[in-house]
Amino acid sequence: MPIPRDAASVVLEGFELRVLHIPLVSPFTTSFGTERVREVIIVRALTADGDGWGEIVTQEAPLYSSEYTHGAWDVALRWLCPALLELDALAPAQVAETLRPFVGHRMAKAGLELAVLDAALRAEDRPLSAHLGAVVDRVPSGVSVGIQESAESLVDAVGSYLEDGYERIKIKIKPGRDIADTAAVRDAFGTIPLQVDANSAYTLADADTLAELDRFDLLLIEQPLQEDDLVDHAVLAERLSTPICLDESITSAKAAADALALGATSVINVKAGRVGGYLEAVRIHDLCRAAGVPVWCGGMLETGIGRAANAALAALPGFTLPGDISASGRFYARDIVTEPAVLEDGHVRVPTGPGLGVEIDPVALEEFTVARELLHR
Ligand code: OSB
Ligand code: MG
Repeated sequence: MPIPRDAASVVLEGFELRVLHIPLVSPFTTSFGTERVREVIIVRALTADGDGWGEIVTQEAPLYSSEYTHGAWDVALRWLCPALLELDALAPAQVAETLRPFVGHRMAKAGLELAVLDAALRAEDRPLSAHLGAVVDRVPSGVSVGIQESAESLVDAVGSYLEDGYERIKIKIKPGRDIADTAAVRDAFGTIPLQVDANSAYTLADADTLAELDRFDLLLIEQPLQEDDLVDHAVLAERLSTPICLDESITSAKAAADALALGATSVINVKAGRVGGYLEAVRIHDLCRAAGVPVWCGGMLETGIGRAANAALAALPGFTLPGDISASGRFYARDIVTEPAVLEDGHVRVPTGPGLGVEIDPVALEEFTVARELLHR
């Protein structure tokens, strides 16, 4: 049965971009840094048939990848939005095509595409989940746990997420905070579904240390080496029994195909922002599913906008591992949607309303806004 993935065109009238600063409930530490406030860009596409919402998932500093909020802000206002606003009518699938001449800036492109997609689907009264090809109405929820002050505090943090009902735990690791932290969590909680994420913190010279992780029977190790290290990942994969799952390296469907062909990865973390949009994310899902490669939905501390879209994506049949799609409350005391995602029996519901299926809370949106620009045709 072919899945319809086309949506009708919209007549774009403008874009409103906002930078938001949303406090996190607790600091989030990875191998590349600590975040206390989520700085993110929210996009509103203004169309003749109504608004659509998107989220540009860059962070304040270019540490996870080369993109960062003020770079995305600049490229979106200076180049990407004007290119889209030049067209008289625009189908969501044309967004990536129109923006292709501009090299990189995938998170910025993804946020704009999502806003157009949301506007088009709301106008057609169709949910994003159905549009992408979702087959379930709720998805298992995993949680990404940052590096804590000590192994003891990590065990406490993991314990409270398990009490909440999370179905899979991911802990962040870095050199010096890897084997002992992982051992502490395994010792405390036994055979829970557990994986680790290094965010590119190692080199091939650390292969012996990384091989020590094999004894913990992890679901996978996420992005041990640098974004560009596809060949080194393939070499490392030969050394480890733990499956390697690439995150940062997978910047497109082509990159995914190349990494699989090289044997650099055996599982893929799909993040729409990192690959330039939800439509490219679906293409990665499709190629992995055809190749029998498991995928799961990664996260970028999304607000209720991106979180709704991630739940829709993760409802596709190839998403056979729990994603980093936690309840909104894992990161935020207050979200910018009226019904933030909650955990129900270890799952998050896939919204069923038109488009993203969530409504913006205008008061919260305004409260967190620190910059705003409006571009009109
Ligand atoms: O590597 O998966 C990552 C957050 C920011 C940048 C990179 C990553 C992460 C996470 C959090 O692990 C995932 C989430 O949104 O829950
Ligand atoms: Mg990761």
